[in-house]
Amino acid sequence: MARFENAVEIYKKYGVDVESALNRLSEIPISVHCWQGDDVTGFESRAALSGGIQATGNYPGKATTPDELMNDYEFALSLMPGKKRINLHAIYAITEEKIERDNIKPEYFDKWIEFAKAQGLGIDFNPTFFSHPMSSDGLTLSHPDKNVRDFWVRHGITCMETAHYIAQKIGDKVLYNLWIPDGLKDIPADRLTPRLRLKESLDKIFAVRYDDVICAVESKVFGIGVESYTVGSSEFYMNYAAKNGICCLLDNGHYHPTEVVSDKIPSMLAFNDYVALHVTRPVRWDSDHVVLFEDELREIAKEIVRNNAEKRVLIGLDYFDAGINRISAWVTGQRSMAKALLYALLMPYEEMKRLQDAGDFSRLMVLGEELKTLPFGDVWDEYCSRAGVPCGMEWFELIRGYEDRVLKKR
Ligand code: RNT
Ligand code: ZN
Repeated sequence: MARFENAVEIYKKYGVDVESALNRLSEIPISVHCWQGDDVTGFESRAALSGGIQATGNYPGKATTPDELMNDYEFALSLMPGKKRINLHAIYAITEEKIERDNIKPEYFDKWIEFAKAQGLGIDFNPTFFSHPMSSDGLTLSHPDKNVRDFWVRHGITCMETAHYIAQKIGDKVLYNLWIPDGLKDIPADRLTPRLRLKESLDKIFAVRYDDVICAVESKVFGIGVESYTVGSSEFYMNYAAKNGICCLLDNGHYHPTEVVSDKIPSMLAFNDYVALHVTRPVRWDSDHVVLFEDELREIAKEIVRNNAEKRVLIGLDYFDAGINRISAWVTGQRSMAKALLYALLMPYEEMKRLQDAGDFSRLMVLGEELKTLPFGDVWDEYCSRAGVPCGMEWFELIRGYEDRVLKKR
């Protein structure tokens, strides 16, 4: 407590009100992806993950049933401070019936709705266009074969209806995010026609929209096995979204290595009500490593809070590490995101913007450097304890206990 009070005084000298930062932070939702719990496997089949993405590692104790996944998820969520949402993929449908991707029934998600309601959480939803025989050649909505395209269009529509159903049941908007794996391994002979086919397929999927479903399209630069061409590129979706009044989802593993999502956020905010994020950690490629408290994450967080855009930037996590305790991966990523938001909230932006406009870049630089070593950790610990979650290494000890009691017995 004394350390926290001391930190409050120090931040005050810089014109930062710690209490209001803590209040603001507790209201910013972070959508926590279910797929960290089981390496993006889902409940449909035991088939390997495909579509240019890959989870590597074989740490014991992976969840293989809805009950196991929900138990792990609930435990992980209990160690994450602040407002959360749960993020689902269509392959996490819970049903005794054989799941037909082009006929996903909304009721398959009733158990998830119950799960979310019990914890007072909102839900986000993603159609799943990968890990399926109909996408085994890496193409879905842009496929040259109309039957394949139509199959995936039906999937997109049936998932849209599911998202609407969830929104009604939960009484809160749902983000529907569409990502497809479509691309080519080697140099294309035709880059345009697949994009025109994708455009036509998307028009069918987005023909009927609902007020309680926020629609997003997620672009990508390349994937494993589809290194030479991605149909749903950044330019493609940015134009598609702008023309059709839907939003873009920016995944920070999906750009050329020197491009940064932090700089894209304000550009998107200049033109759109919403921009959605998949926050991940790309290590040399779209590797989906666990999100850590790093420079670019802090820059992303700054763009959200200093533009007062926390209701317009929809933050979702997207990573999957199968090589370490999956719950510790889950919790570390969410806490890193929350930490970055807090770090960003503890900056005197009015003053900094004033220095920029006044051309006083010397003072701006010096101030920026001083801010880096303020007692941020004491404020973070206070945030966690007010949120009722353990801090320090304590939460990891709880995970170790869960590993011994539950995961090791699987
Ligand atoms: C893949 C995309 C996509 C997936 C998830 C599982 O490169 O990032 O968002 O990771 O939908
Ligand atoms: Zn993503």
